[in-house]
Amino acid sequence: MREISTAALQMGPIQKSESRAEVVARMISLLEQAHAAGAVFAVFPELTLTTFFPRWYVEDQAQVDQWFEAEMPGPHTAPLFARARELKIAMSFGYGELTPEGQHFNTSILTNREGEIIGKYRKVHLPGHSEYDPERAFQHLEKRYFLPGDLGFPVWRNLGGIMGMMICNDRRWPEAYRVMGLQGVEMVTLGFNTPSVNSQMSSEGPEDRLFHHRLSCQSGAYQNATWVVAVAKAGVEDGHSLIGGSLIVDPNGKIVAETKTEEDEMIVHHCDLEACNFGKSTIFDFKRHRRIEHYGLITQRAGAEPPD
Ligand code: CDT
Repeated sequence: MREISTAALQMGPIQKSESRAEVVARMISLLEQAHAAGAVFAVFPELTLTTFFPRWYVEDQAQVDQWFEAEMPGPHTAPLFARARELKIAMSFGYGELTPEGQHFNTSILTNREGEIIGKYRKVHLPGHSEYDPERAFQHLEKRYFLPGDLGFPVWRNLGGIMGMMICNDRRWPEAYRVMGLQGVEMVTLGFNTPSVNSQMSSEGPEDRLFHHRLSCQSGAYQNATWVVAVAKAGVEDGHSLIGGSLIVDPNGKIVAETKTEEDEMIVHHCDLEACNFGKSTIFDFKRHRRIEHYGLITQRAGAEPPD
């Protein structure tokens, strides 16, 4: 057995008016619950520290920058890192990153049990649009506020296993899992903020949204023989609803734990990384079975081009 006791720490809604201090206090409380439950690894959502701000159209960049962190750890997050170090619990969480060069990314970090940042990922697949869209029921302005990630999909050795990160919309793209699968990934963590209703099709509601979410995480886990830990920011933020459904998925693609609420909620599972071995050495033994001579279009072409 090579177990990582992993806690998926779902966050309930964060209103626009809530301060970083209030959010970090909630995160520390969840971290303490995770430690009490025996977890050594805690996974938080995408953009954990703020409301899901891409729903708001803002032209004043100074106002936008208030949703970003120029330092990590910074003044607001230092107490979280200090508590994680005391509890010897590794973490992953997402936040808006403002670089010294003035670039903005939708970022996630990975720490070890000493509270040191050992990995950083910047969201590659940014959904939505960059200008105000009056046709939508609400806005999804990730393409306005963030640059596409420039770090690829690396993996890191942590807690005796091989870990990778993705963020929200990335989970719908098999390429993201496969690039990590090709580096032997054993646990993929991801946070998400998924609106409960499609802003461009009101008939696509929470049931469909949860179905697509589970489908994406379960297929990614199965097809790469890896654990997937997917963590929501959920509930109603300033009148806008986000799905819950935080999941821990085993390397067979089966859900072994799922949250039941849209509030701050913890689920924990003892994830045995040895459970990845069977899939990785049989049906998904990539070296034996992949036929890369037929996959060229995957990297040569972004959009579909049907034949004449
Ligand atoms: N945050 C994020 O990436 N949300 C997107 C919404 C896209 S609409 C399908 C998601 O993939 O959940």
